[in-house]
Amino acid sequence: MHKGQKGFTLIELLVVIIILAILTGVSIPIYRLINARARETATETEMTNIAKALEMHNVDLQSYPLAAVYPDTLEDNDYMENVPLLDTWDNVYLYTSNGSSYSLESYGINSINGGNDDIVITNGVLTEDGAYENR
Ligand SMILES: [Ca+2]
Repeated sequence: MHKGQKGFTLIELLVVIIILAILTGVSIPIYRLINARARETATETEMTNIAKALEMHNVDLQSYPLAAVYPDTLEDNDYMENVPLLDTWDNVYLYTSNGSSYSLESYGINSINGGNDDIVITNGVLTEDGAYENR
């Protein structure tokens, strides 16, 4: 360094590094929250679309498809072109039905049954809406 030319002192560099570390520490959790909310919203939207197809089936045939023929019967009868099988966490949607009622479920963010993050539609009604308020 030439005389009279100013550079950064070690303290200044440390301050910059600390500020960057703090910003990273704040932004990563915010990113994760936004990402989790977006996935949950996408899953709820997908499930709502499946529920609409199930309701159309019910209106036409006076029954919901049994689990053994779901989702093929929705696709084969043009109630829904491609029934999504996996939620946005790549877990299988759980569909149960006795013909007169049904339940469609995603285990949500934690990918296991239970917790406040499960998303459940029962007979067309969103009965469990996940970890976040998305509506
Ligand atoms: Ca769960």
